[in-house]
Amino acid sequence: MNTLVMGVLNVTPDSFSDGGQFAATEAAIARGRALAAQGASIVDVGGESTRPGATPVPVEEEQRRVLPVIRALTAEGIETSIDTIHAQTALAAVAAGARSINDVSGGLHDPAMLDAAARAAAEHGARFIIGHWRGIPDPAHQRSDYADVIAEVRDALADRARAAIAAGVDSSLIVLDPGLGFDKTGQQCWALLAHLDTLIELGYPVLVGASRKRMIAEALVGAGLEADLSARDLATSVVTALAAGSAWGVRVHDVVGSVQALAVAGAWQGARPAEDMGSAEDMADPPRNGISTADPITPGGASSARGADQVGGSADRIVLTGLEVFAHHGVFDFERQNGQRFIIDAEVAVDLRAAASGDALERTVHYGELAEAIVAAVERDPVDLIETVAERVADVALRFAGVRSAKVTVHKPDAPIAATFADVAVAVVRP
Ligand code: PMM
Repeated sequence: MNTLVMGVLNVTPDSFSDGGQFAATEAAIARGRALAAQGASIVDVGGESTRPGATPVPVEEEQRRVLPVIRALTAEGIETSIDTIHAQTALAAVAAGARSINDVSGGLHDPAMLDAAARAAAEHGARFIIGHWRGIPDPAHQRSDYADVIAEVRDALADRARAAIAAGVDSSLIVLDPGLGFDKTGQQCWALLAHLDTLIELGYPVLVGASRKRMIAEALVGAGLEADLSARDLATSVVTALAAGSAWGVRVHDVVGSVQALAVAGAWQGARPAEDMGSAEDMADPPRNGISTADPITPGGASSARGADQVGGSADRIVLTGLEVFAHHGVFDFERQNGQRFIIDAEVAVDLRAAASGDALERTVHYGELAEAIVAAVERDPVDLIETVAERVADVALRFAGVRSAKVTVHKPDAPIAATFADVAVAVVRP
């Protein structure tokens, strides 16, 4: 898994200049833009501090701070999440373009949050990030009385995920977060990080938010070191490197440091022996654009060694890849309403010798017509599954004169999957 970086954007009066609301909004948008440019995949916008001892903010004020920022960043194609414990703000933020609701209370603070998350998931495909929480954070850590912090946080998160699903949130849109620093001592936070696999085993992506927290300062001071901001940021990047490949994401203030940490961790992990790594290479390879009559289907594969990948026993074929069609297939309401990209690769087995010897278009399949027919087949009436779409496209291809068989791959690169992924696709070979 490629761990993503979520950049923290706190739009609170103390986080930006005192030049008034407009100046603060503009400064926040500029900061969000900078975080994205530095490599944040998501900018996490919050209008109310959830740190221990922070003053609560009315939802109207919270929304006044965050909504213009989310709208502006979304308009620039920057993915945002809303960091809130209030259902009303979550819904307004998702309507403004936020792709995730990041609720550090996991729906416990606001009784309306789970229904809001279900609505946001169904209507917009929004993720629901569930933080572990025991109430408004207590600066004195009086609620950090765990007998077994790892088991208790794991069980509490599993409960919240079940509650979210019961309320209607699709499980593929749930992300879990151990809530580092929320009613947990530094030692308990480090124990949770050391046992991150226990949370990952629940089967949901896991987000880690250690950035600049007291646990970081305690680790530095405990080693007799300074714990100023730059030291905390460097230490946070080390946490990122250690979480790389297992956490779905890290929520950090210093995006540059974490991006660098992930690059180094990636180089380290990428140099491991091949048998340590997954083998989903074929499906994960992003679709390529273009058309050819050569041999481009299997990444790195030689046509003579194709085996089961061979289409209809013929060596000759026409290959059309990366055909992009906008359509409304999918099981979710928002997929049916909003539509998304489908990328089609089609490989048809045709004897090309007669066409080549006579340089005759009529002796082969006109690839422009094939492309047109495929686009029409994918665009028409929406269905739930890309399996159905692939079958439909194969059927269309087989109707072209001279086509003996067809291999069709339908990619859905923007599918609603909470984890970071390159592509999801199905392939059928017919007849
Ligand atoms: N921590 C804070 C705020 N939002 N969201 C998630 N998902 N996880 C966290 O650990 C988390 C969060 C508080 O930290 P900040 O004041 O530095 O933003």
